[in-house]
Amino acid sequence: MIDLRSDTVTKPSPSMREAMARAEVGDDIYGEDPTVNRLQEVGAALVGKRAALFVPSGTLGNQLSLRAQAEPGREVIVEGRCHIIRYEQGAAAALAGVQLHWVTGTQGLMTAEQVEAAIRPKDPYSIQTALISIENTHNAGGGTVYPLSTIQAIHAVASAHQVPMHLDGARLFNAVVASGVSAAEYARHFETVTFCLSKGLGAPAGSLIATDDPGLLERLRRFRRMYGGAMRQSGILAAAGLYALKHNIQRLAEDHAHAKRLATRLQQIPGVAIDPATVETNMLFFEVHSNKLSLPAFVAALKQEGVLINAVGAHTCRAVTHLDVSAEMIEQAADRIARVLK
Ligand code: TLP
Repeated sequence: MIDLRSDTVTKPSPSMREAMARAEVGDDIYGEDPTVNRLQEVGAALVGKRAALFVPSGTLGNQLSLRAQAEPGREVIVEGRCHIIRYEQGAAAALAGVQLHWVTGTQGLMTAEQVEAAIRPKDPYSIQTALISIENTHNAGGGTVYPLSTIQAIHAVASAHQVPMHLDGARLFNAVVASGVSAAEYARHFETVTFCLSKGLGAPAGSLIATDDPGLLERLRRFRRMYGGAMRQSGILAAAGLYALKHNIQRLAEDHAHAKRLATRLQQIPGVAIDPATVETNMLFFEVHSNKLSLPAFVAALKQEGVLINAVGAHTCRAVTHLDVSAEMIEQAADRIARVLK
């Protein structure tokens, strides 16, 4: 089976499992898990922040960042197709009690002008803007990478209005490898930065929230407990994260090359529409137009052929490359897609 549904489907390698089995552990709620502590130090240093907090998922990382920085009844500026809006079960409203102010970006990317226009005036009637959240890479935008200059311009606007910024960097290292901009250079524009260990980096679970502010870190830690995300001997998971940070960042370039190659192959298949130039990292969105197969029938037929992809719209599919997909599997996936559409 060639599983292109997401980079979340990777399984820990034997050497990652070995690192997990050897992990020294303790009770992390007492701050006594040496492996969690080490992961938090290494992760914070990697993004140039003073401290980081280990959380079970990217969703929790985003939600704690919102909860800790935006009081209920305040507004958070987000791009209209971001993960926080689409895929977090309304947690921003249900748990943080904040209102999301959507800005329609281009391939998921907002401009500084759009963000500035969305910041509410400080008058007695208007809801108050508490936070700006940016997703890099932008998942539904196509795995797109924010140009550093755009982030700098948004940051200038945010600073002028004294609004903090959060980075949903679930795939921050895909952006780093694709752009050559360091994680710290991206991260220094944000009060909170989340990044996932369990996507392209190949760990079975876990994300980090990094920040420079000790007061904010304490709030994040309290809300992590409130939200049920504080764990005990989680060093077993942290060991997988440490392994992932050490071994699996630079190799993301392979996933990006595989995604480009798949896009080039798909472009040649009648019935498939994709522009390989839009593929910047490890995600491809392509349209399928067939007068014989509906999209669900296409996805089901492809499964029969041993390829898994996700349908994400009336005609649109998403394929994601990752460390369990080889160059050979990319060619096989393209062959099988062509066969099904024939
Ligand atoms: N994305 C998953 C699904 O939830 C859609 C995927 O398969 O792409 N931020 C971004 C940008 C994400 O893409 C995801 C996961 C998350 C946050 C949440 O991470 P988890 O799944 O660990 O809660």
